[in-house]
Amino acid sequence: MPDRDTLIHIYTTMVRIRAFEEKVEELFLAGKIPGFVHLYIGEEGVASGVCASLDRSDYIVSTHRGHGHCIAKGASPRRMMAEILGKSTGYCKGKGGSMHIADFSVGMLGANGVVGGGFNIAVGAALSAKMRRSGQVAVCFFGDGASNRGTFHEAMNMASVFDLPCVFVCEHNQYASTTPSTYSVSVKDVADRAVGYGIPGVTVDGNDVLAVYEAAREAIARARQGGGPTLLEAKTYRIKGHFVGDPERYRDRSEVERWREKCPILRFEDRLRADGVLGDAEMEGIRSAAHQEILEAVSFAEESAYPDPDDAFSDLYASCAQGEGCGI
Ligand SMILES: Cc1ncc(C[n+]2csc(CCOP(=O)(O)OP(=O)(O)O)c2C)c(N)n1
Ligand SMILES: [Mg+2]
Repeated sequence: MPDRDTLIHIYTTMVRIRAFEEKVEELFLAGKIPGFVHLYIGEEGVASGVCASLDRSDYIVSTHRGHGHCIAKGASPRRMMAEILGKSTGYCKGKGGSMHIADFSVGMLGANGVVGGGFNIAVGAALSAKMRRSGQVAVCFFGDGASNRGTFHEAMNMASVFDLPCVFVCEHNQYASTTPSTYSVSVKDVADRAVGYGIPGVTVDGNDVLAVYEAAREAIARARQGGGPTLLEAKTYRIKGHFVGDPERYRDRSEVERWREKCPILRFEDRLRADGVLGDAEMEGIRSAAHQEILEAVSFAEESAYPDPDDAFSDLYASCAQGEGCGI
């Protein structure tokens, strides 16, 4: 059981992610966001539970559904919101949008519009940490759909063969776009695939944030101590459509409602209340501080300028001489 400060930190992170995502949905529906956004609502327990055991210098690699990972790793909601709204104060100066947010200063190596595009980045980061004996760990978040890509299998093999400090976290939210995992994934539990690579595979209830926390803590500690990689699978569900605007013809509303009752935030609130960690007034205080923070992030973003068209072709290539500009 984590200490009180950690419990409150985890709860606050989940609530901040939810507040951020609800605001992004509202802004998208109001026509203020160009491109696509994929919301993390319902999956907050995974990023919050995993990142609670990471240090600032540890690495994470994210996905197209990456806002929750960013916030949990310590990125700034203001700069994220500015990026999503296409403003010059955003993480990529407004040129990347939702699927291209990165913050090397907190070890967040990037969201990725390419499904399965993060595996080899995470393995590279873990290899670098091992070669430098830095004690850092790399966590790779990915979906059930991404676990069918070749990059997943290559990465698992290489991480195992080189005993890399890498934790692969599968967010098994039951769908890859419109395709249910029962149709497209060869196993019921993605964690079973760890057997093929000789590494531990663990499945947890991803909507039970403490179960995620405990399993991740163990995997991260093993990686940090030189014990090699782990495949951790969190069973969860995306409450919203694949992207904002998804007509969701592939699933019944009753299924969504069943999962809504398993909301990871409501479940954690019950637990915190029952264990006497936080009362209703304290939880309300944390929720309203989160909403306030997100409102301020929106004001910051809305008041920021759009990028200058003359800068369209700047920052396209990193300067990588001896690692400079790579953040590694
Ligand atoms: C290589 C590649 N193939 C297809 C797509 C289109 N696409 C975007 S998200 C997605 C589904 C991904 O499912 P999953 O990995 O389970 O993540 P989830 O969206 O459920 O979080 C697909 C097929 C893509 N972006 N990249
Ligand atoms: Mg999925």
